[in-house]
Amino acid sequence: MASFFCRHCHRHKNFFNYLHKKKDTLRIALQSKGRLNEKSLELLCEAGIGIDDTGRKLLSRASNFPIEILYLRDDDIPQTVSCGIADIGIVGLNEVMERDFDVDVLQHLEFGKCRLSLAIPKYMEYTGPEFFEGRKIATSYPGILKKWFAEKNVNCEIREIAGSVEISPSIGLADGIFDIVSSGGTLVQNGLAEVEKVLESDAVLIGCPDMDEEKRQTVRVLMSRFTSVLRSRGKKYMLVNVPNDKIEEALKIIPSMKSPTLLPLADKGWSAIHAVIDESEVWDKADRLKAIGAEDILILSMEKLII
Ligand code: PRT
Ligand code: ZN
Repeated sequence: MASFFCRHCHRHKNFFNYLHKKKDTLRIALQSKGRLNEKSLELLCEAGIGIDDTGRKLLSRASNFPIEILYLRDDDIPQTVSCGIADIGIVGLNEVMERDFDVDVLQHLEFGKCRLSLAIPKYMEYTGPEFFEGRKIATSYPGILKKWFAEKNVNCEIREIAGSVEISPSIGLADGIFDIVSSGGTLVQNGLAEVEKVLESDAVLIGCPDMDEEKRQTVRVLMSRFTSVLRSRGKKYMLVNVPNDKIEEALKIIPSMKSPTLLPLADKGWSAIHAVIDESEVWDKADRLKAIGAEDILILSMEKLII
């Protein structure tokens, strides 16, 4: 019975054969469900790639871009990309570093941000990495942790556990933990304090090192679309009318990504400045522009920023 199943993906052999033989279309591996699934699909969608049946199937094909989507558990994505079953994949950098398969990290995608940190009970005094000498640490990321302690010349006992790492100290399984931290809420709830930040992680686009040139070309197009999407996030388009003698001052307030557009208005003595600015700076810049006599400040959402 076992011989009918793929040892990589545990799927039926027919599916395994399909995955191995159908090499012409670029294939991207995405997390099937979990924290990165929705944001990965959102990124593809914002990059103009139309996908039906998102995530409910094992494999789907984009309607308007030469790409197939393979949905997997995140743990399996680095290996699947490394051996070429998928050409590229989106996965947390933490998984890439832990699995240590031969893949290229092509692009940071700026979502799924978190860090891998060491934490200890908050009542204990932390004295530096040597604190862990001879102690027990529970983690689902033994590979990264072993390397970090080897660099620090610290010997400790690493206890690999699959889930609920944060409760290990309170049940006496470990003296400290090494786990993913995002807001820090889980640590606080469990009476733990973060003492070392070992790895900053976000979702990354990874690629198989031996992809052919045709596929690489498609990946370059995809990456350039991703770059445009990422650049336009958190940006607004500002239009503002300023008296001509205040243009210089206004341009100091709105340093644009490149040179801002300057257009004369029908009303003599006035011009309009168009610029792309950070959403977080909208109010500050608007207030400062008004203070120098600017009028009719219009802030618009930015759909795309293609450079
Ligand atoms: O089923 P599958 O194997 O595909 O998914 P999974 O359960 O292994 O992973 P999933 O979906 O939980 O996370 C996928 C990826 O999201 C991780 O590998 C990280 O790259 C990234 N990510 C970002 C996170 C978090 N933020 C996060 N907060 N992964 C997990 N957490 C957990 C963490 O384990 C801890 O329990 O959230 C808790 C801590 O969060 P705070 O906010 O309380 O600090
Ligand atoms: Zn996983």
